[in-house]
Amino acid sequence: MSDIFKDLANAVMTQNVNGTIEKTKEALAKGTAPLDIVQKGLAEGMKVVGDKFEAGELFLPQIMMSAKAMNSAMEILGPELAKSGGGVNAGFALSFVQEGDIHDIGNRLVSTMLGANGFTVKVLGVDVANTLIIEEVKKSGADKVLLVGSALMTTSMLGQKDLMALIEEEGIRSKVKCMFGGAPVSQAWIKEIGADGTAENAAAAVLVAKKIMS
Ligand code: HCB
Repeated sequence: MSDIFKDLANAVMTQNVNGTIEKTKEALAKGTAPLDIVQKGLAEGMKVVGDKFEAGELFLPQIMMSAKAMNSAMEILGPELAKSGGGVNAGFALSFVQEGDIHDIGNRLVSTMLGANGFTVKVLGVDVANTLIIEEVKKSGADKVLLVGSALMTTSMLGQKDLMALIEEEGIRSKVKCMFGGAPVSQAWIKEIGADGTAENAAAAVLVAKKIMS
């Protein structure tokens, strides 16, 4: 990992909110690609934080500060990531974090990247009920809607299965393409619930989204 990416990851890992902002600005000034800043730097730091939390070496207040550091950097990077948009119309997407789940860092990142790649993205936020998602699909009036759902917990991930069942029940399966993600979501899970795709990160999500919407 190059020094700037190490510094970015370290700033997130040490809950250094101001340091993360400074390092992000420094990386941009050096001409580092905004997506690399996220994926090779900040997100790597967040991964270590998650592992340490799991091992009992870090506690919730520390994770919250790391998340604050990452989100502060995302405030700066969002407009930069959005710049590559360039007039293409790739379709309409509804983005949300599953009911019971407030982990939104990854979902925000995926939403920004889709917006930067020609999708019109309506962000429904966190802790979103499946009934609201169905309402929004119907309200959109779009011929085809891309659902971009995130779940970071094994419990909230089950809501994705319920959502697929509800979509069938409502008779709107032919109208929606379903791309789900988040750390516990696997290809096997996508197959099991009959969704259309998943992606490990935001850049891959753009490719999957374009493929399933074409
Ligand atoms: Co949180 N938390 N947390 N947490 N948290 C996790 C998710 C655990 C895995 C940590 C652990 O135990 N190892 C765990 C869940 C365990 C499980 O169910 N298996 C957990 C837990 C248990 C909890 C609480 C219950 C803790 C408590 O209160 N006791 C609580 C839950 C609150 C709730 O949701 N109701 C909680 C709270 C928090 C915060 C608030 C402190 C904070 C969230 C802040 C926020 O998001 N605004 C937090 C965080 C930050 C994490 C970890 C450390 C990092 C998550 C993250 O932001 N990753 C996480 C550990 C981990 O994931 N390993 C831990 C970075 C982003 C960039 O990655 O995976 O979200 P991502 O997104 C990627 C990728 O998945 C993909 O692209 C993204 C960008 O590259 N992607 C998609 C995402 N969505 C997609 C959708 C698509 O369609 C396609 C691709």
